[in-house]
Amino acid sequence: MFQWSWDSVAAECTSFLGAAGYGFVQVNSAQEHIQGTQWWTDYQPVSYTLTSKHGNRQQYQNMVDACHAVGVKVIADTIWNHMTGRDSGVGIAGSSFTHYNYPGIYQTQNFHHCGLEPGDAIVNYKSTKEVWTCQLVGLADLATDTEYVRQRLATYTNDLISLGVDGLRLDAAKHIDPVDIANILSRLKSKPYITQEVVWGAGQAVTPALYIKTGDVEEFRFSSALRDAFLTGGISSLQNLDSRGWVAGSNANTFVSNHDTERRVPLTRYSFFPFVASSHPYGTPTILSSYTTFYNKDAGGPNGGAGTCSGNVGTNGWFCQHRWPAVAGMVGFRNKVGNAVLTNWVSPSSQQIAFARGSIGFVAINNADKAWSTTFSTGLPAGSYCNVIEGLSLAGVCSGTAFTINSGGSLTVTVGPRQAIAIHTGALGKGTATPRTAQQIPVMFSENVTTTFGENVFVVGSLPQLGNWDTSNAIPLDPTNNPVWGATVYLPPNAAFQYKFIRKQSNGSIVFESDPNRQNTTPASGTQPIVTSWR
Ligand code: ARE
Repeated sequence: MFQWSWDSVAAECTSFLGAAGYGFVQVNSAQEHIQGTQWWTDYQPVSYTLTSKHGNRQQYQNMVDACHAVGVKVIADTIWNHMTGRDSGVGIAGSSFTHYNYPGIYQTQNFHHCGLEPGDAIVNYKSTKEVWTCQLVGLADLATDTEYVRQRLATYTNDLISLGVDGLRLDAAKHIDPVDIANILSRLKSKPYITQEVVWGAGQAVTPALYIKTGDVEEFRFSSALRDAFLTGGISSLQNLDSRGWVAGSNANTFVSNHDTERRVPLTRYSFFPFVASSHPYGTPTILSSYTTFYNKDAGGPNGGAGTCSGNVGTNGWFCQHRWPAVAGMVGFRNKVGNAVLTNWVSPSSQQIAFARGSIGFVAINNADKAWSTTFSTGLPAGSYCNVIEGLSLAGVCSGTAFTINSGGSLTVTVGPRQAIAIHTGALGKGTATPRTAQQIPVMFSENVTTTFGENVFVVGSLPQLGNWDTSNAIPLDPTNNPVWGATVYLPPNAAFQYKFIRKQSNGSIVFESDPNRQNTTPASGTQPIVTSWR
């Protein structure tokens, strides 16, 4: 949740991330940093006071607690490599500093002075010594090979752990000797999940493989391979990613973009990429959730840093990629298939692939400009499945298309040009009979109601799609998940309406819910789940 304030991350854990099944939320660095509106001021630490532009210590604690309450763990971006790049200044919490003097914390002797002129900067990335002991973009390089610095970094990190932090993204890990990382980790009071930023570069001696003993590694080669495959080379190359000389999938933290690459490499067809990242068995995926002014390389988070989304999309300048159906639907896919092996691979052309994960999940991706009509052998049990990248299954009804797999496991389907499908045994359901136009919002009613034998449940309301309050035109709900009755109705965007659930008894008489009428307004885009109980 790049540049989201602690308060807004807490709210998003509660309202979305937990229910969507995300395992972790990664947040920016918590410590005091230099002043300025640019996002990258986060990466110039001034002290270990937990006051940043994203919030204070109490707000950080509240965020961790809120996320833990819904089963989401927290990964902290953690800066062990350096302090600031400035000659002097005052940090956001009021601490004064000069480049090599952070009063009460570090003085000149606590930094590397690699001796390269000018400015001790890394010049030759092929030199291990330079990469580990010279300055990355002018940032004062901490002497992580010394006792004092190791203990100071461990003390800071133990403070984060005491607030409940479960994982660390070690920023610029490539610029720290892995021996130093192992030493600092050994001083921690618990063992957090570790992902290390080690950018692979051709011909360089400092490689991701050097870091697998101290945790997972951000595997940048995965991102570039995905990009090359989708944009030029062909996605048929993506079958076996464990044989490419990257770190093993079990050590890899994968992503399509991170906050740095997003600013450097223009991407198209963006939503396809995380789809592969989360369906493929290689690596553990991270989804970047960012904001619309990313193309300005300095712009900080919009809306004063308060992240906001509505339905499936971002508002106030945020993207909310973590809510996009093709992303969020694949979280459920990933959680369901677990470590199941990749099977049933087919690729009739270089830009068309399909594969199964065990007998649990199946995806087909058509990155070609023409439709792909075929019968797949999915290996999945017979049933009616929701296309989870179009939306959820709620009360046995899909908010998108449903597909039928027959008893032999085969699926006959047309995957449109530049379209994909994803189904898994955790999202069974029927499609809705109501035809949908592109502008309409799937409103997914889910009403918990106790019925007697012979009774059926309907929804009726003030819009034509809801029968205009005429109970003979009310919309029937599906009882598959009784006592939760469900229906998906397609309504116009931004439409205010009133409605009630009714029970029609076998003798034809009708029982309405008690007053007042229920009220709702559909969002501008996305889907809208409405979860209620009979009253
Ligand atoms: C800012 C200014 C600089 C100024 C500096 C000090 O932009 O002009 O010199 O301040 O005053 C982020 C921003 C930087 C910013 C910095 C501090 O991206 O622009 O500098 O914050 O505010 C290498 C490293 C890798 C690093 C990338 C950016 O190996 O660790 O460079 N990425 C992390 C973070 C960044 C962050 C930092 C580290 C610093 O993710 O967001 O910087 O904390 C090849 C090499 C790679 C190299 C890559 C990119 O591929 O193999 O090793 O990555 O090129 O240059």
